[in-house]
Amino acid sequence: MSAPFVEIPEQEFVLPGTRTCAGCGLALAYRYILKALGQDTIVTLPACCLTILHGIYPKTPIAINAVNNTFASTAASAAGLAAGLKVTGKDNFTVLAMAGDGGTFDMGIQALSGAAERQTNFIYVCYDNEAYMNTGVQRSSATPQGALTTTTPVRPKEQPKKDFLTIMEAHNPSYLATCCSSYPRDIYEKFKKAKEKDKTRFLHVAVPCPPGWGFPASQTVKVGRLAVETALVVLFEIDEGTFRLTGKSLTMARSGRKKPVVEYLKKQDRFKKMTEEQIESLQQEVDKRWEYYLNRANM
Ligand SMILES: Cc1ncc(C[n+]2csc(CCOP(=O)(O)OP(=O)(O)O)c2C)c(N)n1
Ligand code: SF4
Ligand SMILES: [Mg+2]
Repeated sequence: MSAPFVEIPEQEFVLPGTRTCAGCGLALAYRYILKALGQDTIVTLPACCLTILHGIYPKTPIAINAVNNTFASTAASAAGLAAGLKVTGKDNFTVLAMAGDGGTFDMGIQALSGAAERQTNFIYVCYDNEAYMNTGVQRSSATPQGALTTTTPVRPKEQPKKDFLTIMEAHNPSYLATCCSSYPRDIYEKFKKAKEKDKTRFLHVAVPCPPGWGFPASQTVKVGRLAVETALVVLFEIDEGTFRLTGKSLTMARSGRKKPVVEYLKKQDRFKKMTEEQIESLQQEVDKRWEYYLNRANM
């Protein structure tokens, strides 16, 4: 039986006139995240491309309340908002903490770990464009092995991407999910589900970035789809401890069809220095991880 069709509301909370680059995957994802969470949401965010999207005070294209915090304190700021809303009886509000990969994998991890361990009542989103983009594409611990950045300009990054999803799963969040900006319905449904829960919810959103990754702005959706179709990004959720593949990843698991990683890599300038051996080694890693997910999903 197919899943029931979910109507996505027409109301927009990301209004026209954002300052992101053309083809920004973050802007696309944020639009659907806010459609799912709705007006009664307070977002807290550190410096990152999301701040650029929010604009310069007092003008903003964002139609919800927002707090700007410092890099290491996104989850601490969200914990404070959650506590304040509780004592003032404003239980209808959702607290959204949202930071980039640099602000999460690197700088935000301590406050996030502490708050998640206390099962603080908020939704934390790491949108992942795989580098410090706002300051000019410096490598982060989320940058994949083999990628060129402005701090790995000659020899591509040597270390693999930090396995942040496993770190967050070890905190037993009430809900953990992965999304990609090329699949807005999957984003919408997962954030709707996250909104209905309490305690700490963690969502990782893969967002292609045309200038940082080196592809034309018209190709953002295509590049994001290739990330999923090659299983470099796997769409899943862990709902109160139960693992489930979702959307395109579930379809791939059922059909047994998965594209080679080179189809994704060759679309982006950042991977142009990868050797055939490095690509083969990445393919083996991805195959191994895909098998692991298939086993977890009993497929
Ligand atoms: C403590 C501190 N260090 C450095 C900066 C400069 N800075 C502002 S945005 C940014 C990049 C953030 O990267 P990420 O979190 O991945 O978000 P993205 O820009 O990629 O959206 C940096 C380094 C800062 N604002 N505060
Ligand atoms: S640098 Fe990348 S993530 Fe940042 S606004 Fe531009 S496209 Fe979006
Ligand atoms: Mg980033």
